[in-house]
Amino acid sequence: MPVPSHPTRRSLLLGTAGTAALLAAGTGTRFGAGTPATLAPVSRAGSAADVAVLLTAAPTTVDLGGREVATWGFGDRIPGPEIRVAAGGTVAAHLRNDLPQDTTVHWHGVRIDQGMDGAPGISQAPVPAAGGFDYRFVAPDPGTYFYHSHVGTQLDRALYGPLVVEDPAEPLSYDAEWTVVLDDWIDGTGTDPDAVLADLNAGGRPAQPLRSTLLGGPAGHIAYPHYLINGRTAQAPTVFEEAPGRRVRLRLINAGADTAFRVALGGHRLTVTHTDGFPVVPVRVDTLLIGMGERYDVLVTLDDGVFPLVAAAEGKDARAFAVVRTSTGNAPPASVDVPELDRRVLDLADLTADPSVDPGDGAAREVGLVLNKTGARGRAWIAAAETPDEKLPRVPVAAGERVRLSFTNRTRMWHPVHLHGHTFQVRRPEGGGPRKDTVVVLPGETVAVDVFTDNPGEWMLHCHNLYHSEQGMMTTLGYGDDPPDPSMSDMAPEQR
Ligand SMILES: [Cu+2]
Repeated sequence: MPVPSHPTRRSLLLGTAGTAALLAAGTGTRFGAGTPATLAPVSRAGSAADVAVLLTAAPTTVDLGGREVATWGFGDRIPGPEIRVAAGGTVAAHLRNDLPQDTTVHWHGVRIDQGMDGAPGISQAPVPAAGGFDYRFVAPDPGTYFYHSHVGTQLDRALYGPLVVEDPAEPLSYDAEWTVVLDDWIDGTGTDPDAVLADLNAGGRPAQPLRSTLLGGPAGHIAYPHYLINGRTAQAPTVFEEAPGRRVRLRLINAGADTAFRVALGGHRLTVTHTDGFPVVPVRVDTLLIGMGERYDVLVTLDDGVFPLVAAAEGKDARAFAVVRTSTGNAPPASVDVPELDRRVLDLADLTADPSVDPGDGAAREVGLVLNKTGARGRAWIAAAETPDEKLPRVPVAAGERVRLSFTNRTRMWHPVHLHGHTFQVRRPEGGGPRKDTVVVLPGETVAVDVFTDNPGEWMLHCHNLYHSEQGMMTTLGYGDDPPDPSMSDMAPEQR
């Protein structure tokens, strides 16, 4: 196996992600021979080096590149500090809440201990203003993740950052890696996400319909004034620098609230190696669509020149833009034509789980669920297939099951459905679909996923369109027939 090199410090310096709050970092090894085919139970004890980080959620002012906005974030940069830990290592993150309202941090995609999941009112009491909370968890699976507030509309501010779980036995060979975080931005531009939600609930619609053939209908609700790559607009874009011929791993994260991005690198094809942290049989494409909450890792071998890295806001006639530079020369304008955007696009059906994480076929208990939503009155829900008009508050499961959740989208819009605390396998007729934790379900479509119930607790299952989840497109996957005692006396946040 070729030995990969990870000049992560270099990529951090080149990126715009803040890193000042990282207190300690280290490397360690745990997995000697790759990931087992059936995932080991979530480890409760760390054996690799620990990482400690202070996350202070507070009002801040951020420079998006040519425009300063007042918002709430983890520091004065977007994204928040990148956290890196070796698989099996422990992340100790102290959250200080200097916001004027409750908050939590959710570690998106991580098979985490229930009490550390950051789901307010489910896994913990929300952390009040002037309060704090110590998150401490083992990151069991290597891959690309992120963390974000899980309270109200806070995700649509700057309360998010990347979480990279490194594989001590990384099987891929590459020279460098870049974390590429995508976002749709409106906060501090004369409105804020709470006002946006209130407008949607009152029946507000975009001035122009936002439609996408690829998404089978409306692409979203909001024409954002800005679209960002690593917190920067196209006017002052992030610049990624490397030498020509180098092979780079891009870790793509969609931290947006209402925007799918179509990502392409001008002059290059993308080799997709992972989705939602987990490896797939590599596929070469020109572009891919990434929904909110999804992650894709791709490899590119860089040509000689200066290239546009574009994340087109699907159906919204706008784009996020960054520059990839391997030689001198003028950067292309943000409006440059990128033909790759209209070429071969990754399809979910192209993805096959890497054999190391493919659990194989097996009998599953089927649970039919319906994604539903009223047209204009701001109400959305997840229902049992038998009673599609009735919100289903909880899906009971037992530990050690293989549960096939089949989602039928009875709305006119697409939904990226996310399950906390687990990964699932997307079902394909021929088997072998990718492991994911967030899956796009198009209008009128049914998508089935197999969940392996290896992490007892109560887990949110919801649409990762922030505005849909705020309107109620959410249920819980809960272990046992009955929900636990709602008393959260044992999860009260500390006061400081
Ligand atoms: Cu949705």
